[in-house]
Amino acid sequence: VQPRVLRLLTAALKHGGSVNWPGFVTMASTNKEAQEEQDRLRSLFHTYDVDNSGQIEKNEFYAICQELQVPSEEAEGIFSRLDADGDGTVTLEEFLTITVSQIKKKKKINRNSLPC
Ligand SMILES: [Ca+2]
Repeated sequence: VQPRVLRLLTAALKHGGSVNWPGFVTMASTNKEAQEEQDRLRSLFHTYDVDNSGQIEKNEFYAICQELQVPSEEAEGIFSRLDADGDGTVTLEEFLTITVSQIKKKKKINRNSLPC
């Protein structure tokens, strides 16, 4: 578990609903960097997914929030934001989709402007 990263993510989701930990958005300006950030998100996902089931169950998420002393009402709000289809679990796909879409919204990444 990487408590510092998790705290940043939950804090970001709590305040305004976007993932915006220091350096995250600004770093994702080239394909290579975006790829690295996605790798970071992936490892973050696996940190949440403690039983390696490929999806974050609600109780796993709550357990982590409890560790971070996030009130359960807030944890619920964050979870429902991540759980796009509302089936009670967050898959890697959902996790990446919401975090990446938040970044794109924020940064307005131009897909056509490749670095080379
Ligand atoms: Ca889901």
